[in-house]
Amino acid sequence: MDFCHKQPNKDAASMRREKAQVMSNTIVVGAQWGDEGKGKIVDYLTEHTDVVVRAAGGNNAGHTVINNGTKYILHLIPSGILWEDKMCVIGNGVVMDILGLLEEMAKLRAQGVKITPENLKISETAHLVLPYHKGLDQAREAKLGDKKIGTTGRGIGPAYADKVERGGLRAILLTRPEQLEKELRSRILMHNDTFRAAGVAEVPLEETITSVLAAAKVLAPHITNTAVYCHEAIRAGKSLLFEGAQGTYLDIDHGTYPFVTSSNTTSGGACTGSGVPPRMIDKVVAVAKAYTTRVGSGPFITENEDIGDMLHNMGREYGATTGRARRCGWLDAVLVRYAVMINGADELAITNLDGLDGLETIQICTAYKLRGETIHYPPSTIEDIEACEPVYETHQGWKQDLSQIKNFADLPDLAKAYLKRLEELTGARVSLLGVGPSRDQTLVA
Ligand code: 2SA
Ligand code: GDP
Ligand code: MG
Repeated sequence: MDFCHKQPNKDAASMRREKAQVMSNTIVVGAQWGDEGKGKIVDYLTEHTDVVVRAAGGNNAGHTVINNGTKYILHLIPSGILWEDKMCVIGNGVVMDILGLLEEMAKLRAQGVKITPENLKISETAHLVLPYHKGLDQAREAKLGDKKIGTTGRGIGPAYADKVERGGLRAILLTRPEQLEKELRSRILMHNDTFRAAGVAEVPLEETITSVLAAAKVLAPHITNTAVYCHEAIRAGKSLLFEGAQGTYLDIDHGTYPFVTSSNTTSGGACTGSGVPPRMIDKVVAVAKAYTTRVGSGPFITENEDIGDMLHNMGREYGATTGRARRCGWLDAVLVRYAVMINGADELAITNLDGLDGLETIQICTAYKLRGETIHYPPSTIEDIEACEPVYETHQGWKQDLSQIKNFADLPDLAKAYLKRLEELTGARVSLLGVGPSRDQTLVA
């Protein structure tokens, strides 16, 4: 079977010219609560980059790429893997479920994607997500009851907690099986004591050790110092594209805490999670949907059930990892503007504009009313966010199918006006636009 994307047939000079224009290190981040369409935008930008890097999160992420009618869902592996001759890096900031990674590799290979140590490098200091992390994640959620975070159950929080507590196991151990077995055995025994006391299913000891050691053997050739790799690539004139996971409001520092994930999903996380310093970053692209979605618990000021029903009836907005229905609402320009600020975004990629095609009128939230005061940034506590009322302005809908439009200039005036207003409200230029899920439904503004 063939790769999803082939380099288009271009002469060498025109490829060099194009490359010179875009030769830069670019971070792509989500400006909302994740699922903005980062996978699709990264895939689009990959054509003009050399190395695609994941620097945070784990296989809680689900990044969808559709090309030529084939749908790929990436969880840990950078979307760049779908391109011939591109290098992919899983950086030190990622938490890596090695059994999940093997499953993902198998699925992609069955779709014809080539994955070898030559095109996928894994940081030796990335932390491992192990079966007991999933058990801890699920047990904690069960204990929280109706106060649960609504995690993906992939063990992400407990794996980052181990890292911060300085008790985690790192990918370099995959190259040292004896040490790995010893460390793993002691941790499983320790966690099983806790699971037994709590009446939660224990992790099968020998079975888990056997499967982790088998996975280690397969993954060991991919393990390297990826910070050194990235710096050598930059010195050799190559460009890097950082594929953000989740979104700004799931960031452990800047998100709607505690209803967040456990990593820095904002642009700074790309640097700490890869070892590439801020001064080597040239551009930040923030991706936002033309409306808003959120999956999991937590406040959502512009949530609107009618929009949710409309999108779900179209078969859209279901989680790419868990299949959960995403909560939906109007575009919240307050959030996007603040995300532009926190991430230092130069450009916005607006996806799913076609999701609004059928609407008579469209609302944009431009500010919040908090206890009688008008504010233009998201408050820092859940209580205050929940007390906010959205201030909307109403736009006339374009009532036209956008999905077949190939050029930005051909958009209806009302759609252009909506985007223009978004630029005014957020202070960032709209550079890319999605009018459908496929790669060829991305327009350059
Ligand atoms: P976790 O599992 O500890 O990271 O969960 C904590 C919160 O972070 C949210 N989260 C996500 N939100 C949107 N998309 C994500 N990836 C999947 C997707 C989600 C899915 O692409 O659709 O399939 O359900 C993702 N990953 C984590 C999570 O919902 C919690 O609110
Ligand atoms: P990510 O996590 O940010 O990569 O986003 P997901 O893949 O989880 O969710 C985005 C969803 O929107 C996926 O189903 C994509 O196929 C879809 N998508 C992305 N851009 C567009 C677009 O412009 N129009 C439509 N209709 N779907 C899109
Ligand atoms: Mg997603």
